[in-house]
Amino acid sequence: MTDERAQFTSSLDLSKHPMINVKEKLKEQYYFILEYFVKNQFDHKFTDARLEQYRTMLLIKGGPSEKNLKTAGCIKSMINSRLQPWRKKYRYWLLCDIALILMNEERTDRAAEEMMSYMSKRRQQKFAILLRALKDDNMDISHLAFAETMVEQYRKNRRFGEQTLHRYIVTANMSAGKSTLINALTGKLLARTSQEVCTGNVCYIYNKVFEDGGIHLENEALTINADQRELDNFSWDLKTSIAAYFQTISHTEQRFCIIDTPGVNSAMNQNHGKISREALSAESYERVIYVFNASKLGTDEEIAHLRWISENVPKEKIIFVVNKLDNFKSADDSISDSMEGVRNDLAAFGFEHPILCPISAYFALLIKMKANGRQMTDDEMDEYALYLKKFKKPAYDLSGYYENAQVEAGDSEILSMSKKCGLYGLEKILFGGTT
Ligand SMILES: Nc1nc2c(ncn2[C@@H]2O[C@H](COP(=O)(O)OP(=O)(O)O)[C@@H](O)[C@H]2O)c(=O)[nH]1
Ligand SMILES: [Mg+2]
Repeated sequence: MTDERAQFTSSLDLSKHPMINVKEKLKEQYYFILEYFVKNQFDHKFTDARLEQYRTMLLIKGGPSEKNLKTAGCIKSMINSRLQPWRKKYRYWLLCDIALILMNEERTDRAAEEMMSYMSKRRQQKFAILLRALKDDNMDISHLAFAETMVEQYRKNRRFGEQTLHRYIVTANMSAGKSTLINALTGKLLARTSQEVCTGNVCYIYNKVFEDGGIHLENEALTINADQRELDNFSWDLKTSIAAYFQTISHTEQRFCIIDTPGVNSAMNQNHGKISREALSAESYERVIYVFNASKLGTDEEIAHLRWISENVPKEKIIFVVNKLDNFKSADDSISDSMEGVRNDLAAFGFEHPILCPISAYFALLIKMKANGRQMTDDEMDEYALYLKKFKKPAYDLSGYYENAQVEAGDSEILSMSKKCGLYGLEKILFGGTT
């Protein structure tokens, strides 16, 4: 994993940071030294964004004051104070913060080395224990209890960064529900569901290891705290990266990148199809998630895209998601009929044993919103109630199309509904997971 990516997909919770409770002047010194060591190793826009987060946490206004810029003296008093031995903790916290910002072992090592050059031999030895503990999960750090939660945060990120990145690319005709599906899978409103009117481009959506409330968005600029307005309005002309904790039913600890592509048959913009196909040709990925709209199967546009896919993507890489299965009035035959129909269409293109995943992405999204305690509008709550009633009927139960998605006695409403609407089964296929 490149350094930028490791930083970009890292989680960081500063809400209980020990320096929140110290005097203003100390906060300023602490921040200044943190900035100094971090920037010495990797002066990059993500580093800047993280540092801004520390400035906010420490309530630091403006830049460091002139006095603080007398670097050496300030560093010594913060990390090697002889007169105030209780300040010892600061150097440990600083190293944790440096490691958490850089998310890179070599750079952290170099920063630690530079810090140690200000310390006596004896202090260096003790300090080096923390450095090793960051890299070694088995090392006991009970004697460094004051830094334990920070070390744990770093370790989680480090272990996460060591995992393989699973890349999935999502493709569909317009309005098949691609954005809704991505939002349902991630449990966040990351993919825009409004019309994509501009040029269109690909969007890389990465997961993070734990929830820290931050959504990282890199488009024209980089922010680690994107709000809904920013997520709804970034320019599609540019390639975009997003990183957020995925709220999954399956509790996955693996790394994923979901690549969103423009709908291939955009009436607004012919270019969308070209961009999508270029992405399908150029990107590396394990799987293609091909989203069908079950209530609009077999259109010319669908057949055309399917043909292109069958000729240009290895067949075993494709997962077919059949969406909007909630749309049928008398469900019994319709659902199995349309699944059969899709199977036949696919067979005509040489897909003999396709992976077929029926789903209601919209209900799945509502389930996730409810599960995550997200604010829902009145309409959304009404729709949730309606879908709940619908999916309690055996005719709509999609769990049977999946392995290991049977509803069990004792399943909560959220769990049983996520099984019946197809979300649970699809998550298992994509994310694996422990639940
Ligand atoms: N009934 C129903 N509508 C859905 C479902 N998924 C998406 N939609 C609706 O279909 C429309 C297009 O969805 P969107 O996710 O923007 O499609 P995209 O163009 O493929 O990204 C929106 O109005 C969604 O609310 C679903 O599972 N069931
Ligand atoms: Mg969309």
